[in-house]
Amino acid sequence: MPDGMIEFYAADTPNNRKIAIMLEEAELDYEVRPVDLKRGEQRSEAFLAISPNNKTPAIIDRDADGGALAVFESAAILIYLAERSGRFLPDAARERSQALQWLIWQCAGFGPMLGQLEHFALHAKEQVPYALARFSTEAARLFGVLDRRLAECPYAGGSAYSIADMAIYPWSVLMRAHVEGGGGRTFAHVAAWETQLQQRPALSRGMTALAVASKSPSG
Ligand SMILES: N[C@@H](CCC(=O)N[C@@H](CS)C(=O)NCC(=O)O)C(=O)O
Repeated sequence: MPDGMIEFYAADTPNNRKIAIMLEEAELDYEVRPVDLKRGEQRSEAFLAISPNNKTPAIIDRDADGGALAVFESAAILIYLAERSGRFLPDAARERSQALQWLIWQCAGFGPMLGQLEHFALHAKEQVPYALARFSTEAARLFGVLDRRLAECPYAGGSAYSIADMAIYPWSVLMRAHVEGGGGRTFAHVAAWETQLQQRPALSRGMTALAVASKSPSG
C-alpha cells in the first residue's frame, strides 16, 4: 500500500468532514486543498478534472498503484481510504457487508434527505411548507431507522467502529436536535452513540480540520 500524501479537495461541510475524520482516524498523511464553493470553484475546469460531478469532497492519491488516482463521492473515497489503510472496514464478508450497507444508507438517504431539510428549514429564501413537511417527515423516519439500529448494536455497521459511523456522524450532529425539536421526538440511542464517538480525539480533529476551508449552505 502507498504511504504518500493525499491531496484532499474540500470545503467545510458535513460530506467533507466524513473524509477528514477518516484521514485523521487512519493517520494518513494529507493536505487540504480548499475549494471555495461560494465563489464557484467547484465548477472550474481544473476541479472538474478531479471531480466530474462538480462537488466536494474529492481526493488525489499521487502514489496510487499505476499512477495518480482521483476519487470523488464520499462513500467511494471512504472505501478507498479504508482499503488503502487496511482500517475501519472489516475483512469478514458478513461484517463488511453490514458496514457497507449502512455507509450506502447514509449516502443514498440520510445525507441527501437531511441536506434537503437543512436547505429548506435553515437556508431557503422563501418558506416552502410542502418541501419542509416532506423532508421533515423523511428525516424523522431516517433518524428512527438509525435509532433502532443503534439500540441493537454499538456502531452503525455492527460491533466495530467503521467508515459507516464516520459517514453518518457529521450529518447526525448537525440535524438531530432540529429533527427532534420539530417532531417532539428523541433519538436516545443516536444521542448516546454521538456522545461515545465524541470521546475519539481523531474524530474531533476531523470535525474541525476544515475550518480553514470555505463553508457552504449547500451541505
Ligand atoms: N454525493 C456526494 C455529495 C457531495 C456534495 O453534496 N457536496 C457539496 C458540499 S457537502 C458540494 O460540493 N456542493 C457544491 C455544489 O453543489 O455546487 C458525496 O457524498 O460526495
